[in-house]
Amino acid sequence: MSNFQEKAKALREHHLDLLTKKNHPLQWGNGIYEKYTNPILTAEHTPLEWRYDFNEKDNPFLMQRIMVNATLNAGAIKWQDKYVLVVRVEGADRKSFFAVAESPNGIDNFRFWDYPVTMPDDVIPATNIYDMRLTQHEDGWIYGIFCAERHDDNAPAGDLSAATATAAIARTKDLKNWQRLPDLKTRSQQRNVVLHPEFVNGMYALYTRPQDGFIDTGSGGGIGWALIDDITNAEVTEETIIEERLYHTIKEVKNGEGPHPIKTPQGWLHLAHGVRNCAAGLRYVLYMYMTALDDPTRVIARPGGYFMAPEGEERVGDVSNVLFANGWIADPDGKVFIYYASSDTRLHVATSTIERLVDYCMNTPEDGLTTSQSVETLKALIDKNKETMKTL
Ligand code: BGC
Ligand code: BMA
Repeated sequence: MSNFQEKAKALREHHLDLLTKKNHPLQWGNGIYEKYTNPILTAEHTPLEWRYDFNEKDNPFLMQRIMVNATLNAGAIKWQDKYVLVVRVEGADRKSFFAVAESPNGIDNFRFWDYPVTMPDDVIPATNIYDMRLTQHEDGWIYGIFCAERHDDNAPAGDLSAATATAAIARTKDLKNWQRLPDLKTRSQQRNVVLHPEFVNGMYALYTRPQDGFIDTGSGGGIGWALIDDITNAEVTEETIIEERLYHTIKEVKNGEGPHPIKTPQGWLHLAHGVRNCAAGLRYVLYMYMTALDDPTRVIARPGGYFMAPEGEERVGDVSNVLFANGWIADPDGKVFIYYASSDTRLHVATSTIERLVDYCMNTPEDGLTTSQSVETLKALIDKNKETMKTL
């Protein structure tokens, strides 16, 4: 075996070790969910064939010809008994694209399919696309709604950061061949648009997130709701805010729907992200809320504070201090797999159950919005525990 062949073999063995590494739940969490010892997907998990040219003549130094920067913000779906993610993969060139990865158990052994997704770009070509929300809709299609970013040509000359965010819509039956539909028409910019899985009054329903600018939500913001009669020519005519952002909370600056909500006997379970600003920049955390089964726009549970925040190495990455989730899977037995990315760099899983998440939503005290109220809430629990102790 030549030196090149030996190096290639060692590389493949190392890669296989990484892909087949067992994941274990971490002990001593908060009882609400379990986080795991290893991230499930990192740039290093992407296929070697995407990064190396294995032809010795063309690549005698066995160098990476294309570098991958990060794997993050994945949409998720249970598909043919596999836990399938549509991952946002970002190259060293800062362009992101979608790639499908699947696992037999949802917590480790994720493998990317051979090729990334070729997303038709026949509408208005985008510079970058990211953060797909997957919805298996009752109309029979699997929809992917994602953000399409384009340079804002109305910006003053020389402003190369001004951009526009638009909700792009595509659908598929097999996660391989995607049909692109026209982008969502709306008065404002939109990121974090999510399709509700069921028809509501015979119409498609979208969670939206209107914003005045590309970064600033401005006077707008909050998680909105809009009914659409024709998904092949989707237009928001009326939008109501169902989940507001609020002063001095974890969602002061922005919030947005994560994946589409999970239906439970007690109501729709929602996972969202909340953002506040601080000297270190924007801090993104995950939070939950529930809405009524008979009226998905009516919030029935608002557990206070964050549900999940970056911890340990999760805090550090390309965009530090960020957790973001746009995918989760609920199994028929009630187990829930939450796929979240840390600091725009790597993907993780956390597991829980529908029962525990509903309990969390219904029984976590609401944010009282003032420091005095937080102390009263705390004292009430201490009092209750004192009473409980007496009965033991
Ligand atoms: C990035 C996104 C980010 C957005 C707003 C985009 O250019 O790709 O990750 O959410 O800007 O900051
Ligand atoms: C947002 C999202 C994500 C990203 C986050 C933090 O606006 O849409 O793509 O994870 O910013 O950079």
